[in-house]
Amino acid sequence: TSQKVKVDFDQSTGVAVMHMQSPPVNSLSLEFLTDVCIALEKLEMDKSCRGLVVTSSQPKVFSAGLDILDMYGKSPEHCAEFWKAVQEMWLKFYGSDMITIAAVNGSSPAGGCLLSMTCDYRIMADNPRYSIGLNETKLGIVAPFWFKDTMVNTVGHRTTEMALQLGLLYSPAEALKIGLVDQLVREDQVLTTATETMTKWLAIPDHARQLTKSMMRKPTIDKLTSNREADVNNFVKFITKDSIQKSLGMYLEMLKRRKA
Ligand code: CO8
Repeated sequence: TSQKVKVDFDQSTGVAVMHMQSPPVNSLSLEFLTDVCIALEKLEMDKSCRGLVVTSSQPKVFSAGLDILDMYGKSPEHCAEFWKAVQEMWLKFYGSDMITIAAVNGSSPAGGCLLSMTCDYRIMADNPRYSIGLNETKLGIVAPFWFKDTMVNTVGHRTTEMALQLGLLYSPAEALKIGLVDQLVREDQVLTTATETMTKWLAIPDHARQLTKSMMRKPTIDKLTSNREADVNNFVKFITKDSIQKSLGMYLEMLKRRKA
């Protein structure tokens, strides 16, 4: 595996832990997405690996979402490559045969929230400074239909409708209340709780659990699989618009100012 994706696999339990360590904030760049996908593919092919915990090695942040710099000032060709990688990540995680648990040990906006929602179970650190949600509209961009579908499948239609329009980022307590995360624990307990939870899921026969997971998720996955090219074209057309580029530029400026 790459330096930015560290995988610890425990042969005795059949559980792997994927640590995202792409400084400073695990933003999902083309390169990082590719590394994550390669790591996931290797685990998926290893039949002795039954469960996967995804977590962050970066302090305070699970993942800052898609790397805005891969969508800002880039050629249409680059944007298309980038988007294919985002699709690939989602398809691989959402369709994984493994039991996947997100150990959300920090903030998880936009693409970070999406990544956690692809998992079977989410445990978040109970730190009111952290937030999670699909905040795309706040950047002046629009969450694609499969981001929306994933959230509908997680928290339901009405909650998603409001969350997406307002670009809501939820505190851990609010996220628990709407079911965006399944459990809150003390910050230093996130990973151990994920491992404990995994034991419960491992007790279910794989074939039955996998078929059930597939039954729940296949229609959503098929929707993107049968529309991948059109989805790439839509994204490129949208993201390369002057007005959208301007919004992204302003958002990046805001991130820098907030820091100063
Ligand atoms: N992409 C690129 N750079 C980023 C990103 C990002 N997503 N997030 C943070 N950075 C940069 C910051 O600009 C900063 O850079 P620098 O050091 O050069 O000033 C550095 O990373 C560190 O960031 P912060 O100082 O802000 O770190 P904090 O620990 O204070 O905060 C947060 C961490 C909470 C994650 C904060 O950085 C943040 O809110 N980031 C923005 C998150 C965000 O809004 N992401 C949305 C990305 S869009 C997406 O994922 C889905 C898009 C779907 C596209 C659909 C179009 C059709």
